[in-house]
Amino acid sequence: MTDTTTTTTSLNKFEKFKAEKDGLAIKSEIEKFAALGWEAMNEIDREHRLKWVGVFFRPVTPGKFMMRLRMPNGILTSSQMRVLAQVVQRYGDEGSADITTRQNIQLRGIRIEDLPDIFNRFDAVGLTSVQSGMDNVRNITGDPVAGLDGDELYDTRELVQQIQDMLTNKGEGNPEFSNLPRKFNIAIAGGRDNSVHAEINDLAFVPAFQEGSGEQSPTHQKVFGFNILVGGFFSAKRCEAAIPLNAWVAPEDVVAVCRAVLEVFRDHGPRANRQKSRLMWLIDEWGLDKFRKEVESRLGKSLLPAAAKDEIDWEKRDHIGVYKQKQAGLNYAGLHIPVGRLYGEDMFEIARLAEVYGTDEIRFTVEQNIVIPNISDLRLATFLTEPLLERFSIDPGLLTRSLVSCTGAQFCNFALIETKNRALAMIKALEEDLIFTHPVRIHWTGCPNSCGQPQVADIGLMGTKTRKNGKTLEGVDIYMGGKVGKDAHLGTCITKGIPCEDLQPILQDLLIKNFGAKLKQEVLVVGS
Ligand code: SRM
Ligand code: SF4
Repeated sequence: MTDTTTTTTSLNKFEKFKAEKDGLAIKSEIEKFAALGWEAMNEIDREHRLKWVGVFFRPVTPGKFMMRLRMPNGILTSSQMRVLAQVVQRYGDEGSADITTRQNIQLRGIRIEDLPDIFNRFDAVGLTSVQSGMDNVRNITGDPVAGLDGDELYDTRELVQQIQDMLTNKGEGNPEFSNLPRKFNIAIAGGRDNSVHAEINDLAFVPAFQEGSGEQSPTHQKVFGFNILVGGFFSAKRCEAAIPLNAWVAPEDVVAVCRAVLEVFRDHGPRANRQKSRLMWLIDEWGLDKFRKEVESRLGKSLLPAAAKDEIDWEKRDHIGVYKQKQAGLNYAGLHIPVGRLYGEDMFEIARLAEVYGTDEIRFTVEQNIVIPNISDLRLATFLTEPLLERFSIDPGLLTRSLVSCTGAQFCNFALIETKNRALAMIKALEEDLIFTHPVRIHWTGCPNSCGQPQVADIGLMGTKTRKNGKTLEGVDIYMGGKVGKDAHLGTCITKGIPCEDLQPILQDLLIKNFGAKLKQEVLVVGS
């Protein structure tokens, strides 16, 4: 299965411990670990292999683990949300959850002794956290309004679920794909606005019509399918937008293409240096033609060349607010969750709203917000009076609305700065002083790993350490020019090492000069 041509001497320490014992083996040892306690556990099991079941040791809060779930297409039921709420609630103030930039959720405060009970609860409601960390495929993103949007081209829900089932063996864990050279991201866009940031995934599918001919379309009608993008990724050393594979695939072949690409990556991806192990490095080494041929050989058939153009021709929507669904008389409501942070009571309340007003369904977006679908016209007015909407607004300020932040120093040991609380305080201060005419997307990320995707933002802030007056301070590198939706492209770093304590006036200036913001004071003077 794994590349036998890689010599043991060239293996990095991660490859060595994976070769000694597959991460998934941990699954059968959970009871043992729970009885043993975290301090007595083997260090590699505790700090690395547990990630194969989505359990992350947090050096910042030793003994209190993080759990990363899988949420295919970002969708969960209210019963699942209740179980997640019960899990974090048992940890009191230490329990919380974060909606992630991959349409997913992470739980905080988890104790190792509770894992058997937590996994039983997950099983009972069909939740899984398997293969959500380390060298596995991350949560697969799909259109957050799939099946609701009157303008959608393809309802991505089933495909995303099928891919997840294939690579996790329906949530049980699948050793075929549990030892990739590195993490791997997959996204499927179903609408015209690329709600999933297809361009920053290792493998992405974007809607595209193929001119019909031959078997695909004997009547010469245009056939729906996806153009395939490959190799997008961010890392501390290198960031790349995905490039076209020059291949088009019909929906029914998407799962097989995912399998073929993953097999090629698994068996040939570079494993010597973890900074050079993502899919794009293999594509660099081989060239796109050889890579494509190898994928076709695994697939057992040729791929059609890409359709001449894809259908991503809208600006990206954020889904905050209330919108009509394609089903008559129904609406979806996008609630803004500040930096994605939730507590137990919030989660119970969201579950209740989905049950009372919707159809027990909740969705996450890659902007770390939630969508409650299927609210009838008749119930909408009452829904809008719910107290929770005062905190989780459907109409937040124009900066608040688009704020995204990674975990940062509160829980992440890679972090060079505190992010979430700082991001919220900064936005509040800027909104107090400025007036905006349109949203500006500000993304914070605590270190160059770029989990908060600063390169896709209008203004991206990447944590760093900087010097001022002989002191080392928390600072940021500033990125600008990220474009999402149609013609998506990555932003670049425009300035480095700004101390966080000096950031507010600099951001204010950028917002005024580049995004049409105006000082409230000036507007008042002119108006008076
Ligand atoms: Fe990430 C590692 C959090 C999305 C690139 N990421 C980590 C770890 C696991 C590091 C650690 O062990 O502490 C962080 C856990 C902190 C914590 O306690 O929460 C972490 N990443 C996150 C999340 C939670 C950020 C968020 O606040 O939303 C996101 C979880 C997504 C999920 O549900 O699976 C998250 N990470 C991303 C993204 C964005 C995306 O996927 O669109 C990226 C950039 C895209 C990419 O991967 O190409 C990203 N995370 C990384 C990297 C750099 C990868 C590389 O190739 O070098 C690391 C470090 C690593 O893997 O070695 C990393
Ligand atoms: Fe942690 Fe860095 Fe990722 Fe933020 S960007 S969650 S600080 S690894």
